[in-house]
Amino acid sequence: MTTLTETAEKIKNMEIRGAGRIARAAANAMKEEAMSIETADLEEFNKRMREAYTTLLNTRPTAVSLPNALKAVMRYRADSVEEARQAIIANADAFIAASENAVKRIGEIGARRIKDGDTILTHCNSSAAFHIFEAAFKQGKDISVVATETRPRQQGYITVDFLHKAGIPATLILDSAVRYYMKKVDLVIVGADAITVNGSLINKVGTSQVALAANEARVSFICAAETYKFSPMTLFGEMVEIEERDPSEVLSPELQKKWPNLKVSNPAFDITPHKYIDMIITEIGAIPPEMAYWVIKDKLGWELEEAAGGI
Ligand code: RI2
Repeated sequence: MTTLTETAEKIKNMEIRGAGRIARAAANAMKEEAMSIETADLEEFNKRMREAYTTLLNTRPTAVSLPNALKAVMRYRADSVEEARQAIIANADAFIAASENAVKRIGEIGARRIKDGDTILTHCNSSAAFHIFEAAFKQGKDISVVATETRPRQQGYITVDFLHKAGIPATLILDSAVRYYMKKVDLVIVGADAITVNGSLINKVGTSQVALAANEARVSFICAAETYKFSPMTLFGEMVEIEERDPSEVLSPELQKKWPNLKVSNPAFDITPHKYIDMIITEIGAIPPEMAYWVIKDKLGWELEEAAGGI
């Protein structure tokens, strides 16, 4: 198996998961693919790279970080295979470095929003959100984190494992205990798979219920999102596709057989309207969701030119 097919498989089965990690793994797989193609024919090289792009793009549909990373890697003009190869390697390395820096910067900026003694609720497992907890904790703030289990894939276990290793006090709760628990919480911080042009958040299913409960309890709801999670295509009216995953993640095949007429639905993400979001922490600053358009226009301007050109 090549790195490309292996990475694509791992993204599909969620061995590699989390919007930022998926993007970095895809960029790295593109780089390795470019390094391994043996041809002197530029057209053939470009064709093979476009195939690699499509294979990775089709792994999971929701996290916008994936197409944004792939497009960043594929932005090159070259007169020879060697030039193209070097450009792809440089683009992939630059994307991965920028992504890692972005997550670090989000940690620093986000930590300022956390006060000594705060209890923070999070949903699923977000590396960007975790960097905020870690930075605040390292500043000596006495914090604790409430992590939801996150059915059906239990990413909450990954979160509590991160927290345990960092020495940050944590409490694991059922997804259905969010509203009950909200009165003990000072703020909510979650990650993002995509931010639309109107500032709405696409994140792990259940996030919008967490936001509703936070809104009702007057608890701040903060999202941690690198700028490459903002979706330029939503400016052109495109919707972010919500991934529907296999029913067997929710109900065992045996029980599905027992109730053959039962439909099991397993959407992996949901949409939190911008009015429930107090702030989005990005690597370029803490912004209101209403500024999403400006992030897309200023940070991802190249995307807009390509989209307007109809790629
Ligand atoms: P970071 C995850 O999706 C979660 O929805 C999480 O909030 C989001 O990616 C962002 O994660 P999944 O891959 O990039 O578990 O902040 O379906 O790590």
